[in-house]
Amino acid sequence: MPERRNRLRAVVLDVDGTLADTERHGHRVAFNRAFEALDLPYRWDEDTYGELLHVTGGKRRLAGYLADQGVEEPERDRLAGELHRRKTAIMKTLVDDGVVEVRPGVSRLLGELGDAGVSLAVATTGSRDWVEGLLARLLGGVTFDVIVTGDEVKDRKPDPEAYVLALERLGLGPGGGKGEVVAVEDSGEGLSSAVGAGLPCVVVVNGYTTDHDVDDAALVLDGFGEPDRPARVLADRAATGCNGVLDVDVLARVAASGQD
Ligand code: XBP
Ligand code: MG
Repeated sequence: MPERRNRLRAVVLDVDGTLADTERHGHRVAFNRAFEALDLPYRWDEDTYGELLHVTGGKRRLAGYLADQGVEEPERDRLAGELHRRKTAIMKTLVDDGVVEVRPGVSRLLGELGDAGVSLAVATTGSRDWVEGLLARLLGGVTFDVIVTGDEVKDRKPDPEAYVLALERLGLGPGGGKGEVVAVEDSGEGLSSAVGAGLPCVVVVNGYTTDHDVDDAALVLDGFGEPDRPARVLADRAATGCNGVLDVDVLARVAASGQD
């Protein structure tokens, strides 16, 4: 049996629903304001939006919804593009207005990872146009070595492309960094993307993803946890012994579980 290393080289993190609660009071509201601005009758309530979230990428989500409403091509494509442009601009103002919040425990964890010299990367299917502003506003003191957004991939999550590209840009080709890299996600689609790229994955569920299929996750929590407010550990398949606070040691143990 090869010697088990416990060195954590890099952590690749999702943004929407993972680093920040962007969907319910951010993107959803921005989509609805875009509908309103174009005098369209559509509105997405919180439950409907939860279902729509299974389609990743805002423009794809719009196009699928418009198809269900009977809007045909080429109007569907034009309208999805126009709505998405408007929604992105509105989302940026919501971020600037402080509507979107970082999830509790994220700043602590990223600070600890930075202090430990662990590389940080982002792999999101969201658009670069708002992602960079959000990271700067909520996590301005954190250095991300690599940021892969939905604009740079052909296939969005659950396809592994975003994670494969992040690993490449970290200088870790396919199979590189085995046992030393871990992904952090919030959803079933994100988990499939990370696992498809060969990464062990921690899933930190949120209100929209508690019922997602996350059987392939090495560790599942309902929050990042703080020492005085630990999260609930929902599954610990990598036997990390996590006590409800996601930290460098726990992530190193999850990464090492990817060696097997
Ligand atoms: C996030 C998404 C994104 C956001 C909206 O998925 O699917 O589409 O909902 O952002 P994940 P855009 O967290 O799995 O990356 O409108 O910019 O696509
Ligand atoms: Mg997500």
